[in-house]
Amino acid sequence: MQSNISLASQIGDYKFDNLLLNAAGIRCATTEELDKILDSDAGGCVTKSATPEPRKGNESPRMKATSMGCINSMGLPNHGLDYYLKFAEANQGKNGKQVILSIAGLSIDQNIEMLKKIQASSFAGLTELNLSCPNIAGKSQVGYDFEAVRDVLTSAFSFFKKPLGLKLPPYFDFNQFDGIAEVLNDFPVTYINVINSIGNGLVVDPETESVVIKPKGGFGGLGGDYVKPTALANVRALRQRLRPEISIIGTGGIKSGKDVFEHVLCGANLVQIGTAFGFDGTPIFERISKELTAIMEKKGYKTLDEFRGKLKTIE
Ligand code: RRO
Repeated sequence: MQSNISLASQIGDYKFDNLLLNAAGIRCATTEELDKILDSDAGGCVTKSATPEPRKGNESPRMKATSMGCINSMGLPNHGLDYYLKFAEANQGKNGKQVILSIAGLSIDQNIEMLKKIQASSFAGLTELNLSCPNIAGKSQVGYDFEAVRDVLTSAFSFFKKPLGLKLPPYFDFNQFDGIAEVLNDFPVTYINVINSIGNGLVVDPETESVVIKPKGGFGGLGGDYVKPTALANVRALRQRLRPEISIIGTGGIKSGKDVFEHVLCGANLVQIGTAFGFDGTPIFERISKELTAIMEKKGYKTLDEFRGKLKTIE
């Protein structure tokens, strides 16, 4: 049946035929994996966060699936910026799909170095600056230090003229929602992406009486069912505080069309799927598109705009 329901969305000037994307880090580290995403029903792809040089990442085991999601401490294994930038230059806009180039330097200097390279390149798509990797021993998440966020954005926007998004950690207190929004509203940020994994959780195996991943004594980032309410809260709270020109990508706990519907109700323009994409692979984009379309059909919505951000509160 030909549906007249549209899952199209937009971020800045960038149009997506489908609001579903992969989340950075999951099945997106090689050009083969990225090609597969671009060949699927997803609206585009996001590359594994890149560092200036290739990295092997942390020691294994570094990721463990659980009944509620997963814990990871990958430690930024990636092929280096040049590899992903080349892919992004070659594929951005192909077949109407967007490539989002994710970068995660280990210092402000590394982030600035990478942004300079992207500025000088022919890549004309969206860049996502990851300020929230929880898994590098000895490095805290920049997104929790609002003055450091201000410093990196001040340096970045002094020369970076292409559209820039930010991947942020989950915030848990209204002071944090207010504090980060105050900083972001001072800069021409194109979008934010909330949330990265909930950092430094601990999964325990009572059988073996052990942690389940090796790096950092077993502490790692949580994804999946554990994080959905926190993700929805971050999308909602930041939508209520950011300038309307700053779009929001909702990431966290999405494994069904219902989950996407909830993220859009909270204000998400696009959504990204991490843990569940890791479990299911690219068929998840078609399944979730069908599930969301069925929900919209039942409710009489033809476009995402009709319900985006319209979450009701109880009087
Ligand atoms: O590679 C990782 O350990 C990792 C990164 Br860069 C990130 O942003 N979020 C995460 O859960 N893992």
